[in-house]
Amino acid sequence: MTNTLFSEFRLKDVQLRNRIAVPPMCQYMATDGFVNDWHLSHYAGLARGGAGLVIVEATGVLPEGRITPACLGLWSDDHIEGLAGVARQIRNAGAVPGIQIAHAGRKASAHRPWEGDDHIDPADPSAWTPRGPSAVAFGGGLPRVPEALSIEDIADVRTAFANAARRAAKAGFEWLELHFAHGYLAQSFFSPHANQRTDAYGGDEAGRGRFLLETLDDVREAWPENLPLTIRFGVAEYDGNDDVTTLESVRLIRQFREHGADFISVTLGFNTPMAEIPWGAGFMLPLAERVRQETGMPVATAWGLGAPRLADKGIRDEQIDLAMIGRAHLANPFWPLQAARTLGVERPEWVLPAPYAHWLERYHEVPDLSAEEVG
Ligand code: FNR
Ligand code: 536
Repeated sequence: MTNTLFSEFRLKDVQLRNRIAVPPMCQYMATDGFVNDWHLSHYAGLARGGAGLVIVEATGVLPEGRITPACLGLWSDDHIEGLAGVARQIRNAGAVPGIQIAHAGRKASAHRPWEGDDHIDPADPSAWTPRGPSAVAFGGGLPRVPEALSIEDIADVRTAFANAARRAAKAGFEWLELHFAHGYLAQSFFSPHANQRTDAYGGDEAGRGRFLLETLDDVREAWPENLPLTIRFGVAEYDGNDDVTTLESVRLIRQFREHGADFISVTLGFNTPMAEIPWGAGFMLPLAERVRQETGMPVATAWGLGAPRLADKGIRDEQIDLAMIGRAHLANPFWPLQAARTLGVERPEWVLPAPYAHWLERYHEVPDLSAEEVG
């Protein structure tokens, strides 16, 4: 039977009502890592829009692992209560609550995107020292040279990931995503652009993959066996060397599977500002399909899937198992309703909760504001 955007999806003990997922999207609205009213209403709104899975933004496993001072955190038990509220809001609206746990590595200690997106001046009291695999800067707007992590530091970061996973489960999340992407710490360990270590955590493919596999092992022990443990991983850099990078990535993903990962969210490496990325609607679908075929793992991808027919086609053609719909959800949290109407789903209003669906289904004379001329 052909699956569609509105087919259910099961992974371990978790059942999604459809194959629409909201990928993690930083809000940069926290203080000291804590959830506040912004996060509660933002995530409740997204879940009420009808997606099957809502993944909470990159949440720092350590204070220095935040991208900006305004990122969420899970480095202390004190953070559990606020995030439990977010998970509850998502679940009460019928979506599965997920969370991405992260360490920003050499990209840490930055300004919020709308305040520059660049490293905070080290002299500023809000700045901290970014840490990475080697003392090599990302470059561009992120020029700070990170402190290279020692072997002991690496063990501490792995423990921080495991502790954050344990806290995420306590907070009621049912889907865990490890942020092994976008040039942050884990992804940068795998990349020769960032990792020039000569010890066991660098060098060849096995050395550069070691931190990621060991972190996965530690998290696997901390996270409930019956719930999905997933990885967001950048499989291509668009730096001219992707013949090698994608092969290495596929081999590492096979190892992720052997080490207990359940699902891969396919994305980009973002390990160098020198990349030439072929932005375009659904441009990562072929790579996601390749990962799915060559590793046998269920996959998602994001990047420009906001046209419902494109997202639906990716699923029908078995390129992806879930469609991650990011910015289109910021523009319209009710994107799944729009998609259901476009795709001719029966009684499309019922992708929304009953207090909305009932009225939208009954009263078709609701004015379509988008049809009005402005001015
Ligand atoms: C992102 N993205 C992102 N990715 C991630 O893995 N963790 C994160 O916390 C964030 N944060 C974030 C914030 C904002 C405001 C945007 C727009 C993006 C990337 C995001 O998950 C997604 O991959 C991209 O937005 C591409 O998908 P769309 O927007 O084309 O559907
Ligand atoms: C995606 N981004 C990913 C983030 C935070 C901000 C934006 C993350 O993974 N935490 C992105 C990167 C570069 C260009 C466009 C979008």
